[in-house]
Amino acid sequence: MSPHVRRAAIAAAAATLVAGAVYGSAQAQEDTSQGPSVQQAETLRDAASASGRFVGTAVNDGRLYDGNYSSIVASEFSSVTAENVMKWDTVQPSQGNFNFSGGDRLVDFAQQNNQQVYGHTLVWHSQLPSWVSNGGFNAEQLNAVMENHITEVVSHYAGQVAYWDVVNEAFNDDGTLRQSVFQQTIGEEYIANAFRAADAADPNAKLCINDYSTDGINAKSNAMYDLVSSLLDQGVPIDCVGFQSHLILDQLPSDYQENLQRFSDLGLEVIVTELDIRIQDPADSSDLQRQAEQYQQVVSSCVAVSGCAGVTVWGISDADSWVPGTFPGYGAACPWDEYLQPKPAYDGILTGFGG
Ligand code: G2I
Repeated sequence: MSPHVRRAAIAAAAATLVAGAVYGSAQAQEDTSQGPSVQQAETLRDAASASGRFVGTAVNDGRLYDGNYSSIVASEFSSVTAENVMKWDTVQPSQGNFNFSGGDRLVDFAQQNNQQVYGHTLVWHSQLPSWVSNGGFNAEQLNAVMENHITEVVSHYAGQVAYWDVVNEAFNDDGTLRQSVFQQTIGEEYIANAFRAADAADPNAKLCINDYSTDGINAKSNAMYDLVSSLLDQGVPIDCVGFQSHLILDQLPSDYQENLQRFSDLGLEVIVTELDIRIQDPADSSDLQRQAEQYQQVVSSCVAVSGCAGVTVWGISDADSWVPGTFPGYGAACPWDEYLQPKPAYDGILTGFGG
């Protein structure tokens, strides 16, 4: 068995164990309930665990103090991703100064709630401090800066973060490599170097490449497919591909599942990492119903693909979503509304996991 396939097999077995542990504890709680049997509502994490998958959400650090918000994150999800606080500009805002306070807070929260942590993200052109992007480093220097960042962050969280988005958004939509400072200065080998550095810092973390608009079969996902195939051929320690899946209502690619499947067939895990489905304002009840169906289709596509380890939604509530700020005129993208009430999309996700 080649090293990459072995890593993927270990990863899949571990995901099943975690899922089983979470499911087991939920069952145990239900079994101890006394008195007349009141049917406890099934949660997303129960349903996901029963299907051998994780269900995650991006967590906004500033909202963890809101008890309504944090109790939904704790009870409904088996995985958490830091929406911002594990990014380079937060973690190493100036050279050599590391700030892990927000990330540590999320790791503590996850440990208290028996959740997996999905690390986001190590090497990305955005939320990158100017000391890196405009630092005037040559190739050797920037590679050392990049590898040092990865080593410090991954070793800080070694054993506590299950997955890392090692490289995020490396491609342009036409499938060419994005001219980030890393690509421009180091060249394409920054990608392999980043994975090797992360693997050295935590050999047990599963290492992913993550991107958006790779959700169907298109020029960008074809380029991703070629890149990960070549990384595997070179023996680069890559375990997984993340599909962000920032979708628009009624534009779910018809080949979504087929696309996940072809990456899974390479022996890699596939993960839906940042799912949301935005709607043009004002969203009416028919829009919300179709949104629920499309959430369900994404989740059931993951469940239908053996290598799909889980689905993470990019935030629980429409009150906190990045969507309206980035796409004026669009919103209502999340499974809970701005008052933290579940929307039809919530039931779509539950049904997608077989709940
Ligand atoms: O843009 C949506 C996502 C696309 N894929 C990678 C993700 O990491 C990205 O997440 C978003 C966060 O949801 C936003 O919250 O990344 C944005 C930045 O690229 C985040 O927005 C930033 C704002 O732009 C900043 O003004 C703000 O200071 O969040 C920062 C922290 O609140």
